[in-house]
Amino acid sequence: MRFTEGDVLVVVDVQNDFLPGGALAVPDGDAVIAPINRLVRRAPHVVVTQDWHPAGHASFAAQHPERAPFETVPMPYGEQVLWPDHCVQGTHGAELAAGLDLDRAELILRKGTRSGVDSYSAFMEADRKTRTGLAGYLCERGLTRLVLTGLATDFCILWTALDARAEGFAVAVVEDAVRGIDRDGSVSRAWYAMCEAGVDRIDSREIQT
Ligand code: VGL
Ligand code: ZN
Repeated sequence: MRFTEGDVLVVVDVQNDFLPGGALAVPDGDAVIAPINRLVRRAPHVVVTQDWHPAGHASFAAQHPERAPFETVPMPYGEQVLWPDHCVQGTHGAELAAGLDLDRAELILRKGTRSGVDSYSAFMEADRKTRTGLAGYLCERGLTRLVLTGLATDFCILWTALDARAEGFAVAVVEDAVRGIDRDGSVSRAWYAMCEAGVDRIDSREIQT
């Protein structure tokens, strides 16, 4: 595979809270940084997403006194997994990883900014109505294929990949540049669902310049 002009490298949620030692650490999460930096240097376009919650966000278990992190609660828009407080706006945990080389990033898209609604997908919030504007941005710029990297395979990568496919974009997920949270087999289910949706699963070494 080669990068072509219509491709955009999307770097999803590589933030301190998702790295080892962070509030919602993804196992081996920091392993994505080196392959992402190699791809950033070669990609024609780079877009970054940042999970960016107000304090007291509805997805935080601490807001639900009867529940513990990783349990689910019904919300008006459907089942919500509850998380430890993470990626709170303006905190160190919400900052993009210092080791990421993001000088070439053209857009940093923040999501999950409304206190009552989560947003794993970079395209659409969990109410499945509120759009982030990313599809419009990509369309206006003539970008037709997303090369997805970052965290976490079974949540934000999964939902972003499926929504991108539903919007008609081509999607490749770079296996060595993503890591998952993996609750009850959720990573293998995510790969299955993405595969069914026509998402390509590639290795960063397959991408030539
Ligand atoms: C994410 C859980 C909660 C992610 C964000 O980036 O995959 N997961 N917020
Ligand atoms: Zn979040």
